[in-house]
Amino acid sequence: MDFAAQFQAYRDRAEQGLDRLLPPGTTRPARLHEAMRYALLGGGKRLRPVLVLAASDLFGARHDALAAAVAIECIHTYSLVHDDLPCMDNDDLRRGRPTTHKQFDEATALLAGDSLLTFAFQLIGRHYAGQPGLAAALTREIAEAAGSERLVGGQMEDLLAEKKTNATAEELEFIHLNKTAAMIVVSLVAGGLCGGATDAQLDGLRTTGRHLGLAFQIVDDVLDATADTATLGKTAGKDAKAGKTTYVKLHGLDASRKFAREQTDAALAALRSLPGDQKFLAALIESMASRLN
Ligand code: GRG
Repeated sequence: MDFAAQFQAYRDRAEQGLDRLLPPGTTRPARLHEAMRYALLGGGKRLRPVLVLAASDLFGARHDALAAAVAIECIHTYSLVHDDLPCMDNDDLRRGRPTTHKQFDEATALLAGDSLLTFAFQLIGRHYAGQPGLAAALTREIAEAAGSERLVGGQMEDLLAEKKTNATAEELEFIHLNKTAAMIVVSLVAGGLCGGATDAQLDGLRTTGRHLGLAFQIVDDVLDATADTATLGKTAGKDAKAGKTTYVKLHGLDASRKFAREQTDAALAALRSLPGDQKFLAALIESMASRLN
């Protein structure tokens, strides 16, 4: 199977898992469950669940990784729903459609985000109840990645940095490592845990994810700085317009592209230390560096 077909196969598995595992929209209160499903089922690259499933396959998929993949996409989606709220980025569009608070209302979007975050841990508890060690490890890793020192901490520093004219390179790296890379790292780690990776192999996955996460963010900044808003289904150019410090602003486009390349190569090098058939993950890392959205 070529890369595109394999990506689509993983993506389809993730999409089916999301649809099947999330409560139906008719569950009371219907408005809340409809909003959760609206936010979650409205497209997106599904990079994180695909990483979970592919990392698990690298080690022979000892346990089914689908619930972990869905849980991580739920948390990623909650972070987007909250990031789009008027008190944060105040965005009208996400994944080419009205943001959740535009489609519903602010309070419903806030609650839908809260519910997606909580639902992720409900899923882990429910699906891995028969493997308590795995359930505990997944809970610890995912909670750490999504918590106040990583995802939420990165978002907090991002909001603080917006108030300054110039964030430092160190502050920007903290933001990128936590706001963006943490959920990418934990996707690979969760896959590794489900697959049965050793501690050393989990470290290899962490290193791969950190470099991939940094490359992903810099590519995002480059796309944002160079995007034609009319051709992309997202609010392209927003960060650049808002006068926010980005890697591109701090170092320029050429240095940013070079840094993204270096991080991509470092991710590929770390991946090579792992066992199994790495072709798909290597192609995925490479495709992230050359992506157009
Ligand atoms: C509100 C706690 C909290 C966190 C928000 C994810 C995030 C943190 C903010 C979104 C803004 C942003 C540009 C983040 C950096 C890159 C990133 C994570 C982009 C979104 O991920 P994609 O491109 O999105 O994988 P899709 O829609 O494809 O899932």
